[in-house]
Amino acid sequence: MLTRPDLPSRYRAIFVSDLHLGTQRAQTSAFLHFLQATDSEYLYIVGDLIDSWALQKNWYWSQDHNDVIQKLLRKARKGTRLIYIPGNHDENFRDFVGLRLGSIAVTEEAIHISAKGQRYLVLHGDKLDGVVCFAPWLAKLGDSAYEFSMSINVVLNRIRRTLRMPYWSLSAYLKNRVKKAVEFVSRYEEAVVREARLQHCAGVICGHIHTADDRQIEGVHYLNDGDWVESCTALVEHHDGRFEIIHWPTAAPIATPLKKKRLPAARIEIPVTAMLF
Ligand SMILES: [Mn+2]
Repeated sequence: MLTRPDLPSRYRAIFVSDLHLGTQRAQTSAFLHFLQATDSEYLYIVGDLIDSWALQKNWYWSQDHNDVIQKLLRKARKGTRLIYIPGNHDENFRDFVGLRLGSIAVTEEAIHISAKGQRYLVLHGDKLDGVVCFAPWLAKLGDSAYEFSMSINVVLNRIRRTLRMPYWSLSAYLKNRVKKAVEFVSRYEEAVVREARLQHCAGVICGHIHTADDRQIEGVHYLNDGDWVESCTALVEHHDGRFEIIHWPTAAPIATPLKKKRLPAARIEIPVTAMLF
């Protein structure tokens, strides 16, 4: 793993996911810098590019967010094969699965043939995540419910005290949650690896859990491209078929300012396109 990509910026394939555009957490400037500094034959967007769950609750869409969409479309216009795999946060884009527009394809999952001729299953991964799959309402409830339960804890312990019951340990509860999170991740990895094997693939490339990874799990090459919310990571395939996780610096000075070309009137519908993309 490199901390800074000093090597060629042109790759055979690039895999990115979980930018969560539409939230303030999206690291758009780092992502724009990354798009500007790299090029590839194939560019896979492995889900959760846009966070429509968040957009439905609270509309947040800045110029930066438009720039990301414009930059991606420009890459496609210039010949990069753009494969867009919607995730659970941009699940409404699954209505466009099967759509092909020039060098853009929207698909639920893809098989990427590496330069070494090996099959890699590319998918977002939420369908193999038990919580999202079997209890989507629970996943959407998410952090707010967790925070609510924490405030309940204070009240609960006050009651327990009056009833002369021992204090219920918050730290033990948290530790248990961490343990459960670790179990969740390993169950998730096992599930995607199993799916790859079912589809006769040598490896699997996914996102969703926001943790970049590159290792062998039971003979299957497990690759996760991470996210652009906290870690700013991408997965690249070099021309010789070697995969590498790139950690992009978040506060990198942009050497050449992004050219803001004026778009012809007909193209000013980008924000709408952004929603369709
Ligand atoms: Mn996801």
